[in-house]
Amino acid sequence: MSTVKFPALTLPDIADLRDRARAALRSVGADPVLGDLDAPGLPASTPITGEILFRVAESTPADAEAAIAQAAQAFTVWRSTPAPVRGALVGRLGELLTEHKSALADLVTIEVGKIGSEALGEVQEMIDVCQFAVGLSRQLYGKTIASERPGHRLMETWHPLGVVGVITAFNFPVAVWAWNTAVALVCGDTVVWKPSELTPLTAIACQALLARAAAEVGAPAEVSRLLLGGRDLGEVLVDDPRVALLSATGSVRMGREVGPRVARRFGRSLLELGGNNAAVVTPAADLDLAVRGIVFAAAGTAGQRCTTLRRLIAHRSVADTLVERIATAYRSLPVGDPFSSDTLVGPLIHETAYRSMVGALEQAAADGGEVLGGERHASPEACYYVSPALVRMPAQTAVVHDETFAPLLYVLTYDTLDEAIALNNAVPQGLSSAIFTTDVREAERFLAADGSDCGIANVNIGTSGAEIGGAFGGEKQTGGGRESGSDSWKAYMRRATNTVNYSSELPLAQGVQFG
Ligand code: UN1
Repeated sequence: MSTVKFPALTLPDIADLRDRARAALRSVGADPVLGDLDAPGLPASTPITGEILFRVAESTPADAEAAIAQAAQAFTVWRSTPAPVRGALVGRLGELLTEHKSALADLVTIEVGKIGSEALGEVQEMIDVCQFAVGLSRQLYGKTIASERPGHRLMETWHPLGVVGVITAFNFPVAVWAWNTAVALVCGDTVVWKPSELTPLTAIACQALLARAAAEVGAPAEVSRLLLGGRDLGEVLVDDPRVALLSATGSVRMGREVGPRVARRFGRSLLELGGNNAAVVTPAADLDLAVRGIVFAAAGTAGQRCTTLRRLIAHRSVADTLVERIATAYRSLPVGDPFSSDTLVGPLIHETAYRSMVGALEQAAADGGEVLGGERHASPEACYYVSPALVRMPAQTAVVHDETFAPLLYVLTYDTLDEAIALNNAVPQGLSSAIFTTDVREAERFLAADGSDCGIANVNIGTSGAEIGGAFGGEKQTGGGRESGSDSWKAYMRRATNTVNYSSELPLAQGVQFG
């Protein structure tokens, strides 16, 4: 991988980005004291130019303790607030997010480097989950179960759980917070949020809108607390017994630490960790559709979604055509300033992301991989714009088993569908997967019990871009958690089984006689 001479990128000036960020923050009513660059504090940076925008006040572990205490106190009020009334808070939040959609999207672009359309899509995902949660606030149903005893009623009721700690990653800085927060709030929980230290500004903006919604509907401000900073704050959330559920999105390495630590204190955790998502393309695929789906899933968001397509498993008869067509599409993908309306691929988040892409490409080449693309564009030293890479691999070697958070698509070939499914399932992660085929037998086989082992399995669409209505998450090293739609809300509540005897007898279950 080398720096090649692409036309020099035209990037915005840092002063303009600062103005834009300041305007967005002001418009959502978040006027944090933005410290100058030499002042102490957490740096808020932009991958667009690789420079620091501002410094913001950093929370301390003592702040984290205080935030948990406040959220625990607010929980005592919030849990007894009727769920549809709790829904009104989330409904208002959804309205405010809609009103400030473009300002929030600007902040997402500035902090993460997402192109405009994807940044707006991420904000839309927040709005969607708020609407979902409002409906949910009238649907926290329990079951009534037939009792084996006369004059008895058996039922399940769902109750609020407590304080939910939410740790989010840089790549979906606001949507994943909203998945957790909108659902947790209608479930009667209170939330303490620790966003990635790379994305403090989007977090400040969301927290300001939620605080405003709370003030307007008369909910306690402490239903949501925000902590800005690094790992030490996350550790307080992990270890504090008042945090009933810890929902963490990030790397497998992080989950490996968080899961057992939360379990040691018998807390609950909801983990959404790495993915290593594959698409199978069969001889019966509509190749036009497959190429479009693959290019968005692999190169969109500069390969920085947990659902990004990382492995293409192509039938031997279509592999050459597919590689050629994807390579052609890749060559014409505009890489550059994510604020420019022509751009489809923005920057990588930082140097470490770039280095891991370089390392993976070198290893893949050493394993016999044939690398196309993956060049760094000439740009200022501190920012990392790369063209998406396509690597034809002779086999699924160890490097393909790792999640490299960059636009890097490995291509593997197969002869039988069993072989393709085995390749799909052969990695340690289990988030998303897809098959492109017009053959219903192949499609159904992929979705069956002996098909894809992932939490998400799609037909004729890529691996990324899930709607919020479904449950989101995956198996194996992806962590097993489910967030956002469907019945994911159950993770945010505790269940009680109630047996009510309305007779004057006391029959024992299982026919037991006692005296
Ligand atoms: C993530 O990358 O952590 O399905 C979340 C998608 C988005 C969410 C991705 N709706 O690609």
